[in-house]
Amino acid sequence: MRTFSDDRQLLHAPERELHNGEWVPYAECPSRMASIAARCAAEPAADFGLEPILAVHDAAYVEFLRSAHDEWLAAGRAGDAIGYAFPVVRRRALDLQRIDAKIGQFSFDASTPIAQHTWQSAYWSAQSALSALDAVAGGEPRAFALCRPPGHHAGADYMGGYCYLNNAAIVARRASAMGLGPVAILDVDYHHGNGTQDIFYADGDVFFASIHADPVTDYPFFWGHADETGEGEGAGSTLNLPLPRGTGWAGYEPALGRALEAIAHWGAKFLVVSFGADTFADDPISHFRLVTADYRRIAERIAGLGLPTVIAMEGGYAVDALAANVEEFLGGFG
Ligand code: Q9C
Ligand code: ZN
Repeated sequence: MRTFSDDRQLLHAPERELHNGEWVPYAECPSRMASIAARCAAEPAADFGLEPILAVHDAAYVEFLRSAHDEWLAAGRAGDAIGYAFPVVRRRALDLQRIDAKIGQFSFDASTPIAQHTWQSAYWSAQSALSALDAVAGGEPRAFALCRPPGHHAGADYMGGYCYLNNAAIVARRASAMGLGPVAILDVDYHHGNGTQDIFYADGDVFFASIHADPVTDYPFFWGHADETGEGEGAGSTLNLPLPRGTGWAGYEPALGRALEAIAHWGAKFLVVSFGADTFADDPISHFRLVTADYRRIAERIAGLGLPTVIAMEGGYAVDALAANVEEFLGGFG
């Protein structure tokens, strides 16, 4: 399958993250992408500029991502920029300038540091996704965007969960604007794609279906519950299928069937897949029990929809098995 990436995506390298009360090495590390790139001949991403990014993300948020690390250094800080105060009560458009206030305003967690090259990597991750869309719009049945950093936790004006720009949403919005829709997004990362859901929650043009660990027990906790189904014009165009920790293929397969049936029934003509390999049994931060061979099964089912498809890489932190799991998944599309 044609695959797109850019080496500048490797530059983003936060040192550490806060995990269950301890500082640990950052799980979303450059070697994740490097290990996959070593096994597939990726084509360099083309540059589609800021416009398709700004069709999803607020200009003020994008400006923040570009300048945050410089402002952090200018404030006399060292290392990665990280927030500690979040305006969850009556969040409003205050024009605050202190870097710590800005980080809080534009994020929903403290697991998403901004390092020196974060903007560059996030920008090229989005361009890789747009390059995959360009290939599919040009007649390729499907294409893989080797995105890193991932995107599905990022909303229109916030980062979180290792995500800064929502690559899948950027593709979905543009595919829709190009008239390739109706567009559906299928999110099969271990974690709920709360950013993607939020971006399209009131948008009846894009269907969002997600299979993920029950947010009662797992990050991002506050979104991804089965009763979240969309609102306004988007009422009924969000489908959440939370599954318990310990889920293996036997529990996963029926949920996948339900998601695919809903996407077909909705009348999708174009598919974006947010693919996370953190559903793998040996993933260090997750608790499903899929095995490498299951990724081929998942892909075969998805391919059965017969839709033009862009696949965007999301999570997957068992670095030693990651390339094999991705290869198995892509192989299932035939
Ligand atoms: N103790 C993706 O897979 N973990 N993001 C926060 C938990 C965040 C995962 C710390 C996990 C985010 C794209
Ligand atoms: Zn994940």
